[in-house]
Amino acid sequence: MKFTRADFPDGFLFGAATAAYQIEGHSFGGAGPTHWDTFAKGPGNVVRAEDGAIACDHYHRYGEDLDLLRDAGMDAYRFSTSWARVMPDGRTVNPAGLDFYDRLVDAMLERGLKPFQTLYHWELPSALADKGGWMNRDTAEYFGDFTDVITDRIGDRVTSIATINEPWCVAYLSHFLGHHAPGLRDIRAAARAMHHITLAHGIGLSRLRAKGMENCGIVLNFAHTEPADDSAGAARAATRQDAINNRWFIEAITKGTYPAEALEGFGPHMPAGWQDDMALISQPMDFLGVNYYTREMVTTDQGAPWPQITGSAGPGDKTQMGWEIYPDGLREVLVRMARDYVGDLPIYVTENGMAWDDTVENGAVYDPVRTAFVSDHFMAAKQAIAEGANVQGFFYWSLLDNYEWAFGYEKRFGMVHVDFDTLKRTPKASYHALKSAISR
Ligand code: IFM
Repeated sequence: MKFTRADFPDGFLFGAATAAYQIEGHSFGGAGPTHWDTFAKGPGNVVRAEDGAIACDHYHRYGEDLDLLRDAGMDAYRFSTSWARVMPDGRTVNPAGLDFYDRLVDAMLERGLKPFQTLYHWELPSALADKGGWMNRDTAEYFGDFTDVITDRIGDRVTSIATINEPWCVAYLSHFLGHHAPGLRDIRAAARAMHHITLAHGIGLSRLRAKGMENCGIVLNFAHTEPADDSAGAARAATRQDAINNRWFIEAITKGTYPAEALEGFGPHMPAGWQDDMALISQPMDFLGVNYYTREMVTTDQGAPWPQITGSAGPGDKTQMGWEIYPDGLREVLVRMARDYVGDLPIYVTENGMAWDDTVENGAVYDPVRTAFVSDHFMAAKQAIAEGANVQGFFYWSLLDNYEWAFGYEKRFGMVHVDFDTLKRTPKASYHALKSAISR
């Protein structure tokens, strides 16, 4: 690595991130069915129709996994709490689910790891999906009740709470592009989900404040977006794409507005009276989580329905996902967030990482591309701090190879290799390199 812990401000947190459905093993502990379990059973939705039933069996192996974080010298662990594990039908409490998160948080604290909780990372209980899921305003209210239940149990011990992970994926990717559960391609469904997931953040944050919780925020995903060429069409597409993908949520939660370029398409399909929710949505928060992976180049596709955009990866080297490796985009988004939206509010890089077709050879995994990736992205965050962004921590995605949603178990993002037949964990060379870089 080109950096050490000393390159970052005192108190800067080094960590890794995961999410419940991707690692826990959803068939264990009385968790209820989710829309991902059934989406995975639909034709062509998920590679090999894989689901999260076993995943990494973190439900039983969490001690070993937390040992890996501690042994790497990490300060913090970003994890999520599954709504369907805590409330299998979205409404009724499963004591075993609460007990699991209770044990998990205690196990983090025993190892000196700060728990960074995310409340919703995508596994919507099927009973709520049956009622329209995020197209239904009630889901946002029910999310508030889930927030209360889980916070009453572990809120006394977590360091920070993010309401929603990547609302763009929850709404747009899932209801307009159809790539994630529930797999819709419908502008009315998307407009409603774009608003209701944002409302869920506002309701969740209110419930947390009512309990006196601090260090509350949200995790948003950003892609560095550029016009593919010098044409007016490409410039128009880039502005529109940026409004939908990058500005919709951050403007709503910091300014109480949605971007005009996105409302051009969504406006006629928004739920009635959405404007009345914007004050609740834009109440002050304590931090912003930034997830960043890549750059995309876009231009106009006149033959396509609104937003008439077609995109492709940038020209640089690609990861196993086909995503361009573009570290300067991380610097740019961190500086942009500070400058245009959150000022001096703490920012965490809550996800950044890459997938590669890693294999174990002679008991080890050699992943030099990932080591360089991590090094370059940490350097980009350091540069953003120098340019004024108040970045206070960085979580690599992900601790473990895991269930990569529509890609099943094929894409390996982990710093720790998981053999999905034996569930054996093997720390990769990048894990050892990060450990050396952040050792005290
Ligand atoms: O695996 C996902 C994660 O669940 C959300 N952010 C992006 C990651 C990589 O695709």
